[in-house]
Amino acid sequence: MTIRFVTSNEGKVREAREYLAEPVEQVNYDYTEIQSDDLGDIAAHGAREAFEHLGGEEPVLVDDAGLFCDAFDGFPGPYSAYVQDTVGVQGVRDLVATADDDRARFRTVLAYCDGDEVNTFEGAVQGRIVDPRGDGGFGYDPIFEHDGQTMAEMSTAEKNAISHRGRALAKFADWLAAEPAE
Ligand code: ITT
Ligand code: NA
Repeated sequence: MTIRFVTSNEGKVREAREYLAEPVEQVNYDYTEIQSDDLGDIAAHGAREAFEHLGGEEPVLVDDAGLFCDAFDGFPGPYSAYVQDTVGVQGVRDLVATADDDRARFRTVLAYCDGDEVNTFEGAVQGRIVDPRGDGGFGYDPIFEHDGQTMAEMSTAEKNAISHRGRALAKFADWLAAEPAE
């Protein structure tokens, strides 16, 4: 069964392809990201909308992620894409450098809609915001350090082994494997 991953982000698709046994097809459909501070709500709503928009026959997967900085009470959180486009990755680094707490957490929620229901799978990873290093990955990866390495210094497989998305993909893969085949 092909997984239809509804996202504009090729980095997310690369990580899902590396992780999952099933083929992953990228679908570019700009679903509504509802105004909420809960990534799970945003992802679940998006998955349902995308499922219906794409004909309501084949299951879809969406992924809503965010960077949560401790010094700023979880900023930029659900607004991480907007903040990357406006303040920028270096700008977030500079902002955190003005505080004395560099701790952050990356979270993602995968939402899988197969018509009857939406199932969500969450993953998180703890790290520190540092000066940018590395040229792998995407988004905030160069400034997010975990265990001495930024996520941009890791291969896709290394990143999946520790990342928010890797952990969510692991839960999703377990759930898929346990589903009765159609
Ligand atoms: P879609 O909504 O189309 O899937 P997006 O890039 O807009 O793609 P999000 O809203 O989930 O995705 O992403 C929030 C922000 O966090 C955005 O700026 C991403 O670049 C960034 N991001 C997401 N996952 C990341 C990861 O694993 N490493 C670094 N940055 C990430
Ligand atoms: Na988005």
